[in-house]
Amino acid sequence: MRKLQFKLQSIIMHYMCKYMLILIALCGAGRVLVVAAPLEVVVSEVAWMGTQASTADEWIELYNPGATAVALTGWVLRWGKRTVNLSGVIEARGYFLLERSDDRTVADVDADLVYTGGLTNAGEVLELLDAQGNPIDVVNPDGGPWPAGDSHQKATMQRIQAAQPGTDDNWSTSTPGQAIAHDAQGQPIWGTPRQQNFVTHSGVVSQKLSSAETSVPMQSRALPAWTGIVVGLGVVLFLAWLMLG
Ligand SMILES: [Ca+2]
Ligand SMILES: [Ca+2]
Repeated sequence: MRKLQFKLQSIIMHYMCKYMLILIALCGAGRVLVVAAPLEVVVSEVAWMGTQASTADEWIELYNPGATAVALTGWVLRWGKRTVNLSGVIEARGYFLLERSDDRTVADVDADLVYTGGLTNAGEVLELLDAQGNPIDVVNPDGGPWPAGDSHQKATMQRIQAAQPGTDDNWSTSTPGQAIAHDAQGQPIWGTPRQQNFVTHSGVVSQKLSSAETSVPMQSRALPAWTGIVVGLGVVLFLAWLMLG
């Protein structure tokens, strides 16, 4: 009887230690893995220059970096005197494509919304507001020329990091290469409508990462040159996103 009692105690102790260790490991992970909350929805790409088929064939892409879908009913996108009323749902980590005038602007990708109204090539301040009128995102907040994009090549302006504000340094010009979509005349679109942006990030090189932030580009298919990155104590580099590449 005593032997059996001792055996039972040993088994209980074994499992208590096992699960306590797991608990400690989880607590430890919780302490160091601090990820900055992303913006709710962002403007991720702007084809203010139109397409090769027509300079009037502009399109705008939104991106939801969060883990839950967002209903856009009542939200607006506005610039100058123009207001576009949004509707529909943008899925978690999903894209939402707005095509100007008709769905043929990006011929081989379905629009989530067709809108009217042009963006000037000189630059706009593009604001995204939720149904309560709260500002959610602003592109080119200080005004002036568009921070990126090429009207000659018809290469779009792509956001570099979804988690960072839409200021000038967070935009890059698409590089013409292999097209993933085509315009109304079947010519290539130099951009990624309704898809992840092709952006490289020289901006994260030589940054020091602290435990309270993440500077890993969340929308990139391309890795930056990692040489020169200094990682602070307690930082966990979360590399699962590499699999998306
Ligand atoms: Ca389309
Ligand atoms: Ca895109």
